[in-house]
Amino acid sequence: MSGIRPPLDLLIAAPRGFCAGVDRAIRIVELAIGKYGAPVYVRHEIVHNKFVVDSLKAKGAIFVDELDQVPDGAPVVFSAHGVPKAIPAKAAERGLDYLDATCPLVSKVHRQAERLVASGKHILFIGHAGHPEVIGTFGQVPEGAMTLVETVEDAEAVAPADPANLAFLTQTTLSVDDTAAVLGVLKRRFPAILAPGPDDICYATSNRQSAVKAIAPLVDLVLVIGAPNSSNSLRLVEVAERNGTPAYLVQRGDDLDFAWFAGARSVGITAGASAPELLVRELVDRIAEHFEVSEREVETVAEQVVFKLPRGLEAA
Ligand code: 2E6
Ligand code: F3S
Repeated sequence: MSGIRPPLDLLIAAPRGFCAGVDRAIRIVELAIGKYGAPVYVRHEIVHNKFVVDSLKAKGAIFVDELDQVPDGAPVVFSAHGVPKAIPAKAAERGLDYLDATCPLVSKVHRQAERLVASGKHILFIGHAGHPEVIGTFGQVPEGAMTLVETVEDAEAVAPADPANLAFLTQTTLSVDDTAAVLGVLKRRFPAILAPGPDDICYATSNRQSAVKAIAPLVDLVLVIGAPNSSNSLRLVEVAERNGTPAYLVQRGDDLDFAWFAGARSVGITAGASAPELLVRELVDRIAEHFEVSEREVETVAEQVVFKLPRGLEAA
């Protein structure tokens, strides 16, 4: 762009972008391609990001919606969001080599669900209907053992058969504030409800939300890099908006609408847990074509979480 570019301060949230579970899941697909050779099948988007999916396709991954689409004898990876128990069972029945890229923090919720149901509890599960993580977690227990609670209204209305014998679990990528409100209602209505922990919102989700809370009041506009089907990314947009700042979800620099920037002197940028840092750089470069940008990173906490790879892949 020619002419004088107006100044614009960019506040970049930290932590942002890839979490340890996403890093691990992508690595599992890459190592599987190294071990088995292409193609390696992946059931569902490995993480909810088109750029990541396209990069892995270019390396030899084939993404499918259902296990039935995986040919006999082909290796298959299950996505970071987790799968119902029936899926690995079916893969084993077909003799497929499968690798489970479920985030260990999602697997932890799976094990808690199993344990709670085995001890006779009915679970109230706080999460978003239809999300693959919710489908996967419901698929750890027999039908009817768990009831979905999405909102405060649901929490007020839910009518379990045995209110004295309840426990709760949550999806990992929920809004910290909304979940606290839903839990407030459940604990008021069912004082004996068992809590295996405070909630199951993961460290990456809550850290990214705290970082957005810190920058939103300091800027005129917040941009969140993430996909429309990425729960944790959508929550970041909500957090910014609730802190009084207009916010937009963008997948790439091409999605920017410079009408959003009218009158803005400062813009906050963050990225969901499935969005690569490369897309942050791309976004900044695109903005810099229109503005004289000065960048500042605002770090609210340093993350050092790393998850081990599944056995058999570490040294591949
Ligand atoms: C698995 C579990 C949690 O939609 P959601 O935020 O759950 O998923 P992604 O792929 O956008 O983020 C990573 C992730 C994977 N989060
Ligand atoms: Fe796992 Fe949380 Fe990332 S559940 S995949 S660490 S967003």
